Amino acid sequence: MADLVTNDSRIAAIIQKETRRQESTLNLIASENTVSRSVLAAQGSILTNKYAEGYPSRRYYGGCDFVDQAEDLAIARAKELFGAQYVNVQPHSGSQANMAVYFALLEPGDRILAMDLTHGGHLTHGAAASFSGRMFQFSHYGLSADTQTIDMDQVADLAKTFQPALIVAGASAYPRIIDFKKFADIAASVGAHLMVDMAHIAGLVAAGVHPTPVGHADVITSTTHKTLRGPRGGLILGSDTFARKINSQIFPGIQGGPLMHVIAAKAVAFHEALQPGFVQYQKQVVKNAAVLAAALMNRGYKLVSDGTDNHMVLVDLTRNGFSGKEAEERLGSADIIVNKNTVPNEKKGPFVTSGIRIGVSLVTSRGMKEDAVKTMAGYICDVLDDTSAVKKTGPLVADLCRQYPLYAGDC
Ligand code: DSN
Repeated sequence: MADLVTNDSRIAAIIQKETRRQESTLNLIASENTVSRSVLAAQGSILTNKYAEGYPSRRYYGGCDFVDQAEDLAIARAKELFGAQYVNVQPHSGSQANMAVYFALLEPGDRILAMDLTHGGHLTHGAAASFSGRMFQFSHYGLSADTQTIDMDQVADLAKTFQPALIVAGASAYPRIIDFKKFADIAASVGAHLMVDMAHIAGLVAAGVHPTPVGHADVITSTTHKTLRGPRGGLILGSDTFARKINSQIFPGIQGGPLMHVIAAKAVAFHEALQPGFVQYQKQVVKNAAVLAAALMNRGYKLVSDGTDNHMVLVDLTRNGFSGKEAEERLGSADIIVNKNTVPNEKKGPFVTSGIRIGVSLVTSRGMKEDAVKTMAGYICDVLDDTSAVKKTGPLVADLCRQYPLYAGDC
């Protein structure tokens, strides 16, 4: 940071303030995590200088020997981590991974069956404002009214009537195990391809604490920065069948030069995820989420599906008399960071919502275990129950943050 402080003190100050913010708040955004110093080092490296359009050993630029080695290593490690035959580590984001797969497997106007955004799906699963909703015809499945788990009967019925060319399984706000085999069977029964977007659960899948889509899906997309705890970026996995088509849709289809510093950081993160400690970490994530769910329900809060199997819970505040936006703001004033989120049968708009999503990946990276999570859940409920509790809770949150520093050991 020394050069930055000298040369651009304004940006240096912003980074320092953001560092302090991250250290002194409980970050419960389910799609965020905190990377190791090694990942930071790779991402902040001189590899950012290099253009490397193309793929290892087939580049449009000279001087790619070493970035080729980095990309080969990232690919090999991701293959080992997920047991996949084919890997592309170049997508700049999960959205671009999804776009490349749609473009590789489909023609504009083709039909896709995916999860409804308000039931937990993602923008790229057919939202009108996304390229996906503009370029393809979508039909959406959702959660069943009684269990609030994915309504597989509805998936099967819609597959039959809508005859999609592609079915997408995967979600941004879904707290339960996804049955990839059932999705694959339904896709096969109507001659559709199956794409799994495992962005949220990739770390759980890598550690074997969520069933893998490998072997069930034709193609799997992901981000690398959520439960997987790598740098911000995308990833595509699958069998060799669609490798050439997908590679050419990533480059030159929708992207130019790959971000070689990010690819090196992905390689570091995959290496970390291959260590035994990563499995322990993901097991702890699942335990912590279960403890959080139980604690919130004990205090009378309604969770979508009444619990969780993964790293997050979704609190339905419909009956509590305040919105997701208000809950996010209240908790934020006590330095507890969550995001407002739509819930099934949402009546409010996306900037207001009736729910909040709470994830424990990051606080688990900080070393929090069940007892600390119970304490934290108590603070969350205190603030949600009564706005005036913010004054008392803020300093307690600060203490908890000091007990579990962001970089106590390396993640
Ligand atoms: N926006 C991300 C999330 O928060 O889940 C998904 O891309």
